[in-house]
Amino acid sequence: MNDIARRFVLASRPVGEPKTSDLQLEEFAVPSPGAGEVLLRTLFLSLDPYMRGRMSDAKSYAAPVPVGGVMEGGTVSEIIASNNPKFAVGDIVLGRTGWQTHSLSDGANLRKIDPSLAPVSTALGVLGMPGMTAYAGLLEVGKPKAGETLVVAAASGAVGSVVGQIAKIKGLHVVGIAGGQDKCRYVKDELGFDECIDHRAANLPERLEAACPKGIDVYFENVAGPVLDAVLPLLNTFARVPICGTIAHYNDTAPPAGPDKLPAVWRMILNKRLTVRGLLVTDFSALHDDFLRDMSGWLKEGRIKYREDIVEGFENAPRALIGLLRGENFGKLLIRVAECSR
Ligand code: NAP
Ligand code: FER
Repeated sequence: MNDIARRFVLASRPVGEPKTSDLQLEEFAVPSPGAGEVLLRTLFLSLDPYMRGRMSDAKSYAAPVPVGGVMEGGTVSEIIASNNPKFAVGDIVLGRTGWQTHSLSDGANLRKIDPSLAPVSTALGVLGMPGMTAYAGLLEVGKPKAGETLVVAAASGAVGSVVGQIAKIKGLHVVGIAGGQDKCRYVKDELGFDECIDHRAANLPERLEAACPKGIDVYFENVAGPVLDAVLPLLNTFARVPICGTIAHYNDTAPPAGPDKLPAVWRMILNKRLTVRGLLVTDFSALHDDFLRDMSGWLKEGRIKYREDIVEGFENAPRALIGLLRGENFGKLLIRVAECSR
């Protein structure tokens, strides 16, 4: 066993787009598990948009990573030493052990994964936090009904791809928005959305209107920015708007230029009797068993497809996170930190 471990700590809080120098690679000795502890070797590190928020000390729903602290992150790991009777060497576990190649745990926040059910990486994607966000946000907040129209952006991504496919299962007319023709082709041809619109091409409002001839009943908000501007005039009376994320703004350093749109949007919420509700995946833990049952079934039946964008090498995590915020990922973004030893 190599006894040198590596971790990324937050070196400085980014201003605007993060720089690779905002994250510093450190080496440390692989630790030894104490009484009741296990030693974990990270196989996959999940990279997610919320990480940009944790790098900032702006007020939010979660505390920031302290400068000098190990970056937060969800992981799939292999147990390589165990002093805990609940875990054996070779077990594969889901945890939140952060951006490091090795870590210790008392086991309290680990969940065993059965590698015979699905590739273990899916515990960070379609069967994990992003899939759960899509499932709960769509069904509990979006309240989709057959025949209605749903719009979701970042449609080829971890959350958006699942939102649109569940909406298709529920009988909706589903319009995706994605960056570039390759992603749009995948969303329509592979995922089975009715339409997909490239938000990087010209005339987004006109093309979105043409794709939504009966208006929009559910807008699952992942991005905000110009996509939101195109969606708002198309919302129907009693439309639902689950607000899941606003990634177009995560690197902003100042409010957008131009007139304050808030009074008109506020009035539109009244006029159209919209339901606009923010959601955090953690609000819905009571649905987790339902999610795993439904999603595993849909995967097995081929009704839900997923795509992973796996970047090789722990040292490439900062560059990959910067790319995620630019739309350079194509599917659920993961870092392969190590191969499973078995
Ligand atoms: P993802 O979609 O796999 O990747 C992010 C995608 O966002 C990029 O590939 C890009 O896709 C799109 N994007 C980036 N900048 C954009 C811009 N300026 N305008 C439009 N699209 C842009 O990521 P994910 O993990 O599924 O996350 C999607 C959203 O869900 C994020 O807003 C995230 O914060 C949110 N989220 C929220 C919760 C919660 O509990 N509230 C949980 C998980 C995720 P294109 O190339 O297609 O534009
Ligand atoms: C969580 C709540 C929300 C979490 C992630 C999110 C990893 C994501 C939020 C976002 O993308 O804005 O507990 O855990």
